[in-house]
Amino acid sequence: MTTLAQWLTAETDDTALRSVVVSMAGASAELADVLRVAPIAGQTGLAGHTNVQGEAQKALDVISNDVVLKHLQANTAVSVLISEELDDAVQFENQGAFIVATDPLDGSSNLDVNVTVGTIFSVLPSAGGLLQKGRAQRAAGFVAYGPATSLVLRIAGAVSVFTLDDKGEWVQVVVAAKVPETTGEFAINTARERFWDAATLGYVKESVAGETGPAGKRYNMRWVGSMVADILRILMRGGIFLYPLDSETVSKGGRLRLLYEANPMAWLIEGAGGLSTTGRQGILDVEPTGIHQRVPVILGSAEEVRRVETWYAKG
Ligand code: AHM
Ligand code: MG
Repeated sequence: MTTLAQWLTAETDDTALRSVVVSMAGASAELADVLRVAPIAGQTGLAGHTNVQGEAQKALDVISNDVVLKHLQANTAVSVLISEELDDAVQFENQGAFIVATDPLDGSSNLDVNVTVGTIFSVLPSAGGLLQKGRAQRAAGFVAYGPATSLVLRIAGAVSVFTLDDKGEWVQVVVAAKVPETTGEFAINTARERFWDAATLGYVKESVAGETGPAGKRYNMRWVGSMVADILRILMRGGIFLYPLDSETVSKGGRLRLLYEANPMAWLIEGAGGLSTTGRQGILDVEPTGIHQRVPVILGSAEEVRRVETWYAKG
C-alpha cells in the first residue's frame, strides 16, 4: 500500500512543496477528528452559539480556518495564506516559496445534517504574487469528510486519491483518477432556473428531455450542495457540475470563488482528463483581480462541458 509520504517522494523532488501538502494533509486529519464529534461538542451551529453545556462555541468555519492557519504558520515553506474566512491575505514572517489559497470548510451549510463537507486548497509559487492564474498552480487538492475521509491530490502527474486510516495515515486508494469522457449525470441547483441565462437553460432542458430529446439519452441529476462531494463523484464516475453566471449572481461575477474553489477544482478535473470553463473561457486562464473574486464554474466530463460551450457560443 502506498502512503502519502511515499507518493510525494515519487511525485516531486521539491521538498518544500511536499511539506506544504503534508501540512494541509495534517490540518485535514486534525479537522476530520473535530468534525467526527462536532455535534456532541455543539459545534455545528453558528459562531456565538452555545453548546449543550452552555459553553460558548466557535463555528466550525472559524475552527477550520484556525487549524489550517496553525499548520501553515508552522511551515517555513509558506509565505502567504489566502482563506475564504479571512478578508485579507495573511503574510507569514518567513519568505517561503509558496502561497496557499484555501476554503477551509466548504459546504458548511450541510454540517447540521451530517452531509459531506470538505477542505479545498491551491498551492502557488510566491514569486508570482497573490493574483495568479490557475495554470500557475504547483499543487492542488481537497479533502472530503464523508463516510471515509478522502484526500484528492495533483502535483506533477496523475490525480491520486488517499483515504485516512484509523492510525492517521493517508493510504492511496486511486492511483490515477480518470473522469469518463461521457456521462449521464449533471449537477446544478435547479431551484435557480428563473435566474439562468439562455445557455444554461438550453443545456439543462436538452438534458432533461432524455432519450427522445436532442441529447438522445437519459440523464440523472445529483446536487449535494457541497462542491467537494459533487466533484469527488465526478472524478470517480463522471458527470458535470455547473454553477454558472445567472441574473442574480451577475453583479458579483458568479457564486463560487476563483482562487480557492474554482481553480483547484478545475486543475484537478483537467488533470484527470475532464474540462473546465466559465462558459466563455477556460477557468484556468481567468486573470484574477482580487483574492475573493467569484467566477462562473462549469466542469467535468469533456463531452458535456463541450456541449455547454456550444450553447454559450450561440449567443
Ligand atoms: P461555501 O464555501 O460558503 O460553503 O459555499 C460553497 C458551496 C459549494 O460547496 C456548493 O457547491 C454551493 O455552495 C452550493 O450552493 P447552493 O446553496 O446555491 O446550492
Ligand atoms: Mg466553499
